Amino acid sequence: MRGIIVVSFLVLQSLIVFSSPSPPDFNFFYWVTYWPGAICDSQKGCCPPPKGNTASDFMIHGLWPQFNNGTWPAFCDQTNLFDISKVSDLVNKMEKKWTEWGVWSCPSNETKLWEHEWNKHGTCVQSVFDQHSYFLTNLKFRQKVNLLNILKHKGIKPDGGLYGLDEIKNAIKCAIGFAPGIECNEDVKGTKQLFQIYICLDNYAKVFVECPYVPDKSCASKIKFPKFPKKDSLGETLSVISSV
Ligand code: U2P
Repeated sequence: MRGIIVVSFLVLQSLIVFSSPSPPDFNFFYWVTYWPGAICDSQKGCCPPPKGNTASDFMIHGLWPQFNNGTWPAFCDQTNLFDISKVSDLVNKMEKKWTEWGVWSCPSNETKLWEHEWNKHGTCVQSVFDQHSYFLTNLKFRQKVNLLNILKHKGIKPDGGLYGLDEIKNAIKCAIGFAPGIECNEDVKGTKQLFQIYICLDNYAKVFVECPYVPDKSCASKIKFPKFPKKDSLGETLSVISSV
């Protein structure tokens, strides 16, 4: 009898061990958004989103798992590639907040960016997300963190003017508790400008955390906040770039 109880206990214990999801094997997330205006006034030029969403706002780039040593996993699972039918209820919102402005392909192709983000980053975070929850989480953070309003509230506007890099970081720190990383690119004259904002999340993407390291990429102490391209000027400023 005692033997049966011990065996049953061991079987039960192994069932619990095997059925509980494994913890994330990466250390934190970058949640990255980009400013389309910084693509359009760069040498490369831009392509407006195919569905014509030119809302003047930050756009989602993606949610990227990161290791503390500055490296990151990528393209982890070829067996669960992007399948738009798994996110069909989110497409409407994604078309507004996660549009492609020609950084990755031109003519821009919105599904290509979504596909790339899931295949490259999402497949490495399946201990935390399935396809639907990966995209939903991005949209939830986009709704929660209105970067344009946060910056405007501190007088930082997309007016083509120069703003202190620290001023921009502090405005965001004031709103979410932690300073973000800022990535700059250059306009056609070589002026450093606000391109991408990196916000750090814990490895379950539940809360903001202090960035273990900050990807301060090629900025100056004062950077330009480019204007958002006007819809009618897009046709003139478009430069044709090949697909990437
Ligand atoms: O830098 C090129 C691309 O590599 C991915 N990246 C970069 C830095 C980093 O810390 N973590 C990371 O994942 C990004 O991938 P993408 O989705 O754009 O292909 C980044 O743009």
